[in-house]
Amino acid sequence: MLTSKPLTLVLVVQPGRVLLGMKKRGFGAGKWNGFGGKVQPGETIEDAARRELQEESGLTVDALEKVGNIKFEFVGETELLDVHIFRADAYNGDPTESEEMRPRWFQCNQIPFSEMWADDILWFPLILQKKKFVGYFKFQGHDVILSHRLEEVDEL
Ligand code: 8DG
Repeated sequence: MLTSKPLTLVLVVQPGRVLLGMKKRGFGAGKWNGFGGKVQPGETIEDAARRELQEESGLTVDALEKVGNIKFEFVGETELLDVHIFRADAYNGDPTESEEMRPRWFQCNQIPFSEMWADDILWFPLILQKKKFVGYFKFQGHDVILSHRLEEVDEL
């Protein structure tokens, strides 16, 4: 049977650019990504998203918009990753390097997809167009997508 682990992911978007962080250690190390991580016991998913953003980038946000939910299956593993994706259009503070992430702004037409998770190129454009989506990706290892579904939705 498959169990599922809730995770968060926050994309901070400004006109024409998006903040990503180079993951320095752990799961997804060496890839550019938004900021996020595991939901702790007793925490709401949105609280976890705010905490991880602050811990990893130094930023706080007033409003977070739910924009996506993707479930990831890794062949041979019994735990699905249930990633809740948020967008923030305003933030407080300055992006600051943490033990986990090295932040950097990217122009929206220069997002480094070749150094990101393989699925990201399929849904990142939806976020930038302010669309909402749900998806399911089945991975073999960390680089190969065996199958996937991705659909736009009106609400999450
Ligand atoms: P730790 O400090 O407790 O060790 O880890 P954490 O920071 O709490 O959690 P993590 O294991 O680093 O969380 C994984 C992050 O990666 C989380 O933000 C969700 C995100 N993520 C996936 N898969 C994918 C993916 O395919 N694409 C993108 N863009 N992000 C993903 O887990």
